Amino acid sequence: MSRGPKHRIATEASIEELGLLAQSAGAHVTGSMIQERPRLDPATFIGKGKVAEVARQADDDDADIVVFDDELSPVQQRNVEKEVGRKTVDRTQLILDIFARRARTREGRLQVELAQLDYMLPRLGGQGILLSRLGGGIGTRGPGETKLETDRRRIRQRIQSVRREIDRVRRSRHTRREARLRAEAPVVALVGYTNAGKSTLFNALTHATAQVSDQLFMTLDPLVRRARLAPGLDVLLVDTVGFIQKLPHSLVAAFRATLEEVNEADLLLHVVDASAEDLEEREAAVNTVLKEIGAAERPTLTVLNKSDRLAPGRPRALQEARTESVLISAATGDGLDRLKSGIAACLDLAPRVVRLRFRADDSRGISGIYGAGRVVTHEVDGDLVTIDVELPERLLARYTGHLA
Ligand SMILES: Nc1nc2c(ncn2[C@@H]2O[C@H](COP(=O)(O)OP(=O)(O)OP(=O)(O)O)[C@@H](O)[C@H]2O)c(=O)[nH]1
Ligand SMILES: [Mg+2]
Repeated sequence: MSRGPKHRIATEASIEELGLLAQSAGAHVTGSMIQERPRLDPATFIGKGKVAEVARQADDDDADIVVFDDELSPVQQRNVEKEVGRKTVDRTQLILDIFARRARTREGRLQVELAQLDYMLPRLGGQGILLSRLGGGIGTRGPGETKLETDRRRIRQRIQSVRREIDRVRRSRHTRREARLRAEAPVVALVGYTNAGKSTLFNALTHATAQVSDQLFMTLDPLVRRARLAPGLDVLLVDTVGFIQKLPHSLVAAFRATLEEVNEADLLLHVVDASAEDLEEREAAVNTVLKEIGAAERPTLTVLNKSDRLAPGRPRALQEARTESVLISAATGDGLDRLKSGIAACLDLAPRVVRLRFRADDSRGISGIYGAGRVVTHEVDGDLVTIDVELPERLLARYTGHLA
């Protein structure tokens, strides 16, 4: 749905994205339509005439499902479904459906369930549609109308118990190992629009094999790996769920816990697909979600990715317009060295050579220093060991007692 020509381009981009979402949910797209009208129709959203047109095209294309880019009210959804004679879902349901398919960890599944329950609760009176959890594909029907009140109560109870369960799972997730790792290295979180290339960059920097795909929302559960930016410069890199325009509010709320990883990060790498036509809108959408989860003030380095897909001349123009950003191609590896030093600079990791002294029998202290920095010289003199070491700035405080 579009209101006026200036919205038309944004609407077209949004519809194209909706098509990708539908594909990611396992559907095949047969056609699309845009409705332009000054105000939306309370009964059917797009107006009666347009609904008839949609019904005709759906017949011609032999389509099973009609997908709306905007969120329909329960009443609108019911009316359209009746007129068109097909399952009718909106963007939110599609996204919930993809998330339900992708969630792998217990925490992820619980979060998706919470979002689904939230979405379903006000829609129970209508032909409430619960997605994958109740089996089938997109738009599997939810509980019938007869047990309405009981159903509402049971859903509220379930919401409570899912919330408690998420809390419990979360507490146990913070294992001791993770806490120790965190103490040793700063945390860098990859954030960005879905499909921007976060997992590709994660793999390139950590030599890991996180799943990469041109499907939307490939990554759901956060992944953490150690990445060595330079000798002695280790960070913990976190790959996270992507964001999207019109991200359902219930999903943001449900994933708040996971996204706390983002809140606790020392640095955010905002990965942007520089080849996207609407990159500014996407950046803005990401910033909106970051604000919602309280991470807007985190130190952030913008990474312009997919430089290999840019037209000649565009890389230079981009870099000149955005001197603070780093232009890379996670796919070809181009610019990764600049990115690594950019990260180091942001984290104030610039190493400094210092001279430290240890007692010769302090093997823990000595091996610790080999892990923390790059040892330049190591001299033993009686029961004293003198070590010159290139040490990240932020670790200096830990060794003040050993400064020679
Ligand atoms: N040409 C090109 N393609 C890239 C680059 N980086 C990533 N891609 C492709 O972009 C698509 C998305 O990459 P992912 O790394 O899965 O993106 P993501 O941000 O993790 O996506 P979600 O997890 O779905 O949010 C894949 O098809 C990648 O192969 C790049 O630098 N150049
Ligand atoms: Mg990913």
